Amino acid sequence: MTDSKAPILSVIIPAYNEENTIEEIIRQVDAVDLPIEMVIVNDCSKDRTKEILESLETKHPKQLLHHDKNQGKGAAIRTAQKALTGDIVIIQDADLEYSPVEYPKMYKYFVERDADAVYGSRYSGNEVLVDSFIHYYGNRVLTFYSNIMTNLHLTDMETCYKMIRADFFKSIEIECDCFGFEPEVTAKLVKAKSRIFEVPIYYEPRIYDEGKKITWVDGVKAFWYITKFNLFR
Ligand SMILES: Nc1nc2c(ncn2[C@@H]2O[C@H](COP(=O)(O)OP(=O)(O)O)[C@@H](O)[C@H]2O)c(=O)[nH]1
Ligand SMILES: [Mg+2]
Repeated sequence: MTDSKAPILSVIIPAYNEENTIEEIIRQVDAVDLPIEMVIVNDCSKDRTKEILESLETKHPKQLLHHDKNQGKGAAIRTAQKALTGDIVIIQDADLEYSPVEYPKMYKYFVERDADAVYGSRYSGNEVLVDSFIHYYGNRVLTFYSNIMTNLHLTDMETCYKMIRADFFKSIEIECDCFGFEPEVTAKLVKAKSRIFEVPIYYEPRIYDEGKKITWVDGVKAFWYITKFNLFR
């Protein structure tokens, strides 16, 4: 980044029925020592997510946005895309699978290495809580297929931790309302000839009993999204 001021990181938090974890994740984002703006999108949660969000005080500035109808993670990211004002963007799920302590390590690449995007990889040899067989290999296969299509060598295409220059991020049309956002943005970064770095991150997978919403159907749909955004755009 050419600007001499420390770039502002817009942290997009899509949240749907996350009453058990929303307060703790916001507390963790708030504790990060970087210039941060939080853009939280409550996607018509049916539980106490909205009330909790409205009652929270934070040190970093925050924008709190609400959907009247549940629309999906991609749609929530699109709402935040229009509202954010920072220089760099990261998506932060509202559960506790990804840890905001990783932000400074990723942010550094924008300041020192002129990155366009930095992917936090769950699968590049770092210490993690052991994942289920199906979730791990599902992710590996999707990454492998995406890599064939993009001719990149990522180890984790589906990671939620994608830190991206805001000017590029704001310029793309996010077409997917659902979890197809990950292959979509990856294909669009590659088509724009972006400088993409990858760094290892800590990851603690949650199970369905803990509120995980993505299913094998989303995994199957991802094959179509990888094909569509690489071949038909
Ligand atoms: N806005 C919005 N977010 C959602 C929806 N479904 C899931 N999410 C959020 O997307 C994130 C990821 O969901 P999760 O089930 O943990 O999937 P994974 O982490 O990608 O495997 C969480 O923060 C959820 O709250 C939805 O319909 N709308
Ligand atoms: Mg999650």
